Amino acid sequence: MVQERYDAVAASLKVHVGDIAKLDVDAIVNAANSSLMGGGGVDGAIHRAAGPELAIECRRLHGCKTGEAKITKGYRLAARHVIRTVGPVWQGGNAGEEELLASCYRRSLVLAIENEVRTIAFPAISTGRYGYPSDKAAATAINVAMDFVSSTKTLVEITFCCFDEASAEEYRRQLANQTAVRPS
Ligand code: AR6
Repeated sequence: MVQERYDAVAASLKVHVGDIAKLDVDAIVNAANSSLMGGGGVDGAIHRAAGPELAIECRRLHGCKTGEAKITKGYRLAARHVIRTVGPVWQGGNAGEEELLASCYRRSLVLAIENEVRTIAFPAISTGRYGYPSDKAAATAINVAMDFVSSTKTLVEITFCCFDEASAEEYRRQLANQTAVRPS
């Protein structure tokens, strides 16, 4: 990757600490369950902020498989769209969790491009109720995001929205490591 392109990739990735439901971006991603019919964590926060119309649209989607993603409108959210994806439940690391988690990020980004989304925010998918270790999940999220941004012609801004400072620090550390190794 030439230097200018590399710098553009690094500049497209942001870390934010706070409630993803409050972000004013084109799309926010929801860490949902396969029924898409509501839960706690990020899902609860997004549904509370979006209002009841979101659940009505979700009902028409007929669920979502692990590693896949589906899109709806954002209703009362500042975000125009909600992309919901279903992360893997952590089972120790030998049950295809990493590939499924990578697929969540990839499928969400493909859907984003198809819907002319230019700015998107992800929560740390699977790292709450589904028990995925935060550092491993951040590595997968960052790898997929960097690959995607470097290979797509449309410039996308990707925000990793962390709920606490410790998780944000992990993202910042890993991003700094990635961007410190510059191509010659
Ligand atoms: N904004 C940003 N991040 C948040 C927020 C928020 N408002 N709330 C929690 N987090 P989780 P999962 C962080 O459990 O592990 C749901 O009930 C949280 O600290 O929401 O993929 C679904 O319906 C954690 O780091 O998602 C499923 O049943 C991360 O978001 C199940 O939980 C993900 O936590 C999915 O579990």
